[in-house]
Amino acid sequence: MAFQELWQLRAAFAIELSDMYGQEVPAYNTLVDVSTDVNRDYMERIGADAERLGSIQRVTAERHGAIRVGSPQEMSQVARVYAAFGMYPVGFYDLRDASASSVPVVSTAFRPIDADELAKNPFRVFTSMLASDDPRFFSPDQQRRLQDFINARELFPAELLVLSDKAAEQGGLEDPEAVQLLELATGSFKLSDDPVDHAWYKELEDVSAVAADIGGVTSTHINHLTPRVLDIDDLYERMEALGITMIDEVQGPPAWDGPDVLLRQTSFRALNEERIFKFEDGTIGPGELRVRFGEVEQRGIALTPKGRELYDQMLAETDRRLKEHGGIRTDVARQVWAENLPDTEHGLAREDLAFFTYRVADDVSSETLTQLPEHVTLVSLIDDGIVIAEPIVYEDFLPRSAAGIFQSNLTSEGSRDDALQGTDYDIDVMSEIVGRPVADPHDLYRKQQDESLAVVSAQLDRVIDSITANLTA
Ligand code: OOG
Ligand code: NI
Repeated sequence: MAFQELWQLRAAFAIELSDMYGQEVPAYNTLVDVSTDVNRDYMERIGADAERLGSIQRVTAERHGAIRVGSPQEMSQVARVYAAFGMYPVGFYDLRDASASSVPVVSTAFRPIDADELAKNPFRVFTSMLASDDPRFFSPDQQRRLQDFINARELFPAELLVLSDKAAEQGGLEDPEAVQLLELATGSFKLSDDPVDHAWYKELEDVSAVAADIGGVTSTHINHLTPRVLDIDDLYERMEALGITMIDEVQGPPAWDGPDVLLRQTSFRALNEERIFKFEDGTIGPGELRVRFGEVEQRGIALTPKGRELYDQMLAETDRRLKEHGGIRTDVARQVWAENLPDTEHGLAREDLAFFTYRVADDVSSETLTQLPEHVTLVSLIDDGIVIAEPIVYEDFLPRSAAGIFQSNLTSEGSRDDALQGTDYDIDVMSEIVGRPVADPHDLYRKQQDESLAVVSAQLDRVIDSITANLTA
């Protein structure tokens, strides 16, 4: 009997979900095929540098999923399932405020946290919870009926939760149980053929299509699975050439001459899917829903809080110029970026705008090392080529892009009453709901960077003043 470690379970989980989703949504298979071609061609064009942000094996196998649950209880249960795969909550995203239209959810992403776990398999799932208690979206009567409906359903069978807890506790599972865990976990994200109550679904849809997708049906399902590409602009063109209409824009940073940072994403509208409905007159029969879509992403370097602030300012500046002078968003954004963001990794590192791991260069002579002053600054070490910076990849999400992805796939705006006070959610409330602390992504990247610097400092036998110390000095 083989023992499967958490990362092995995670890798198998990603594959099983991918197989299931490919059967449910064939356009996903096309997207994966095109992504694979894009990556292969990019490797051929760029050579070894193409793998700077991840090996071609990792990138080609990499996926993120999105699922949506209806209540704090469902959120805490799905968290137990993810823990069986070594996936933990990172980051808090409030999409209620990030969206112009009606998206009544708050979210976190479950993913591996340690660099070596990410390297083994980086599968992550953006997980949203319906804020059914937010009066801006739901009347008191609707809140009550919505909560009753959600409380009456069971997304995750007790057996799955027991196995999940066992896997998390033991750091894995023996084979027959491992197979069972995978089957139950994958099955709980399968699109259900339970009849959808038409009147109830439509009532929720008037408020928000997202609310209907979550609270209008008796189970949850993968909303999308997203492959990673090395050149999202190339992918965009190829998909359009295949006759698949993409959303208007790539979300996130523009294509530009500098390093890839954060996350660029784009998506295409899902095709109609047949679902079984229970209609108002009591008949049961087929109908169509259009909620699931295809998404693809390109990942770049993680920005520090300072870099992130600059990113947000550049977004605002782009919006401002567009409003004032008009133009094409990507062109305006590219201009704003060229004016504000250093266009080399070196520039990003020395201004503390992005996260890196650091190591002593292979070719530094022992003479150079002995001549180093007792206190050295990281900036001077980088500038002198004594220390090499390797980028840390952004493993998380962007609220504005996520909101854009949600919205671009909605058919109507829905409704919300902004005169009312929304319910308060933040990372602490989410931690309580999930049942374990939701990590701040910046803390994780900072820790990884600091650990690498501690090793460098020990190797050089020198105190290294941080970049920020140097900048403010
Ligand atoms: C999640 C949308 C956000 C992303 O990649 O930003 C997302 C959803 O549609 O449930 O997946
Ligand atoms: Ni996504």
